[in-house]
Amino acid sequence: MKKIQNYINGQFLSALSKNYKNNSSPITGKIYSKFPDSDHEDIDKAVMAAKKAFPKWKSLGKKGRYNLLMSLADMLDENFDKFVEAESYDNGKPEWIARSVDIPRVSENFRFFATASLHFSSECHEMDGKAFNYTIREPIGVAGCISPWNLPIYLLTWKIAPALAAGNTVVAKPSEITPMTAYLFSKIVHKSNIPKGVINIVHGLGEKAGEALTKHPDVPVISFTGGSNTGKKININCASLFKKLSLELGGKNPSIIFNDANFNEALNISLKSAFSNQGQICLCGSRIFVQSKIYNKFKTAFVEKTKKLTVGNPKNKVDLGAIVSKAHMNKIINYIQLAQDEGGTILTGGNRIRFEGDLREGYFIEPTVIENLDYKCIVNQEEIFGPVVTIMPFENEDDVIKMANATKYGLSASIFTSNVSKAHRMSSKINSGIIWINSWMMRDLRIPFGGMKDSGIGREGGFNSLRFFTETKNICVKI
Ligand code: TXE
Repeated sequence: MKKIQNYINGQFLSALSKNYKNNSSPITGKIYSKFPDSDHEDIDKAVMAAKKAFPKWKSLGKKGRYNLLMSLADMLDENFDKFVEAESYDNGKPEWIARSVDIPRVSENFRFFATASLHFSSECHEMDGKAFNYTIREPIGVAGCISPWNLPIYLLTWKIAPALAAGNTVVAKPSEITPMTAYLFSKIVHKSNIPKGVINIVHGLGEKAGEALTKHPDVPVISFTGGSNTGKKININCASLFKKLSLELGGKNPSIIFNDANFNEALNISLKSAFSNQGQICLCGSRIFVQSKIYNKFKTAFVEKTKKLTVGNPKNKVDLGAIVSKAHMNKIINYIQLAQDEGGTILTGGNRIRFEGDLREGYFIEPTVIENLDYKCIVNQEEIFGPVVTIMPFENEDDVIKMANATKYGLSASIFTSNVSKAHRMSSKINSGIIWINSWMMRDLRIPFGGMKDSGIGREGGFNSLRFFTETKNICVKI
């Protein structure tokens, strides 16, 4: 059985305890590899290596780091197909999604931030001939990057790339649920010319290895993407050590469809937003609000389209693959049961799917649409993070703003209307960090990305990431 290894100081190592945990594929439900069950000692070893490597990496300067990161990006592209297959098998997502969304972003993250670092500039404040202040942004040191399982290598490199481009060294802790592509990544880093100790990958459980990273006194900056409850714990751990912290957490995002929307466009985009990646994207639109005049027509068409979505072997061109783990599948099924207990009507879906043959023990769920739920009920408040959406009617703008804003989350929202003024009016009243008008997930890597309320702290993307991974220093010069 394949053994995933930690990558510390340019070496592939088991955990110091020599303990491993099983890793299974959600497509078959079978264990197919093991990963190191690392603890604070492994994290400490990785942090020491990263700390030692920092001065040299910093001194390479922007251009030196740019050259190495661009050449790493080329090497990642050469291994594109391996990443696609590994990500799909480990996570359960259809291979075509890994091929078109996840894996292209891996090298793109490095090219984007390597290039951005060359264009990154700071300010000068002149004081009417008396003095001028110039501001510099310096790398901080060892950056801790903790990533989730839904877009495993896409999000891991979304953190590692800006941290390195800004001149920091990295200790990364990938999700224990999907460790395989991070291991592949470390193998490519090993063959590259990136100096040893600059990138360290430590596998293991969140409460053990992850927590040790957030508590390590020599890791002054932590970037985390994952669940809001985990974010809360990390926030507490980091606060007492005054760490710089970026938290990109959950969402319960509304898709709002007005009577005057382009019907087919709203239908197709809200469907994609509901079920992409089995509904396991923090940006997925899981609460659909439709204005009353078109509610019945929209609901019927949405349910018809949902019924036509294909679920199956991720190797084939299916719409939905497997749910990431058994525990997560059971969590989703429990929410579907709860929806019925709360008075909801299942319009389509609602069940686990059992296939024959190799996929029999795989974790597949029918895409599910639920009606007749109050906007305040638990199912409309908590992040399900699966192929489950609720659909609700609304009368007017005030009505839908009240409902859309009525959760603890505030990550993203999609608004469908052909009235530009209404789109702007609504956008200013929705409490979310990201708003899409007549669209969903149109990603520009330069924009500030992140949420309000329990959806997180800070913004990633473009120069925001470079600012986050640097310390600001102002120097005042008297003239
Ligand atoms: O995520 P966790 P889980 C949501 C989604 C999901 C729920 C739980 O609703 O059902 O979170 O998923 C590491 N200190 N999202 O449990 O635990 C962990 O090892 C330090 C939303 O899988 O948040 C992994 O590397 N690290 C989401 C990472 O945190 C800790 C994406 C994320 O795991 C830790 C995924 C600790 N105490 C889940 N505990 C999104 N918004 O994108 C865990 N980790």
